[in-house]
Amino acid sequence: MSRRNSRTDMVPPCTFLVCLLLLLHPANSQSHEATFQTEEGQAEGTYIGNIVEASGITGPFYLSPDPSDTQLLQHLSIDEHTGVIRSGLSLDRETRDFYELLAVSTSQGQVVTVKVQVTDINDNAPEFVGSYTPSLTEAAPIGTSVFQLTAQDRDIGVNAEITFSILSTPGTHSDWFNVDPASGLIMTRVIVDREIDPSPRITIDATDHGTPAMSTTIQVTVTLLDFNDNEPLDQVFYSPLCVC
Ligand SMILES: [Ca+2]
Ligand SMILES: [Ca+2]
Ligand SMILES: [Ca+2]
Repeated sequence: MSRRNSRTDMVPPCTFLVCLLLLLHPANSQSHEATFQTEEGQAEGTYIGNIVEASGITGPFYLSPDPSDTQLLQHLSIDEHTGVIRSGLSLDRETRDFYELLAVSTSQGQVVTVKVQVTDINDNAPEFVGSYTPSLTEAAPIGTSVFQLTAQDRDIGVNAEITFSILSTPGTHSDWFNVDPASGLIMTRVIVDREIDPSPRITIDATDHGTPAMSTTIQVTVTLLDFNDNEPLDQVFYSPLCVC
């Protein structure tokens, strides 16, 4: 029998059968639970746990997921006889992090609530949000706020914590700016000069705190607006005619 057919067979034709199984067994008032954790990103077929070992209830089991939960029996492979649960594909926590179904022991009439929690790994790099077209009047004081970076990370916990830094690119004058590593606020660290470079480019790195860490870089061009900070070139040589 193919795996697809096996999964299809596990889908209950109706909830009536579950009710009937419970009525046939008088000791059905006890509640049992089997809770498992599995890390995302592992290969299809990875062992997650055993319902029998976790609950003490023996099979075979009649599996009764929520009928609207069409993903569950595609993402999980559950052996009705042994109670062994394996992944049906490489699970992705960012797509779905929790599964729950009822497993009814057809031999004991007991219901086991089966829960599978998918835990996070650091498999997503930070992403910068939006686009940036900052401008700044030259000769602004050191420490002037230029623009605010925003980044997000699809992971959770430390895997989603982000630190910003500016990469050293002297040729594009990245070193004219500072970034707050936590907030992503860009500020001037020198008095910028449009006559030296009217469009300095800043290369910013966003690195998460996962192990191993993942990072993303972005380059932002700052348009420097003119400030009248230069004497006219011919002023030195200008000398009005004296009409005597
Ligand atoms: Ca993932
Ligand atoms: Ca991450
Ligand atoms: Ca993740």
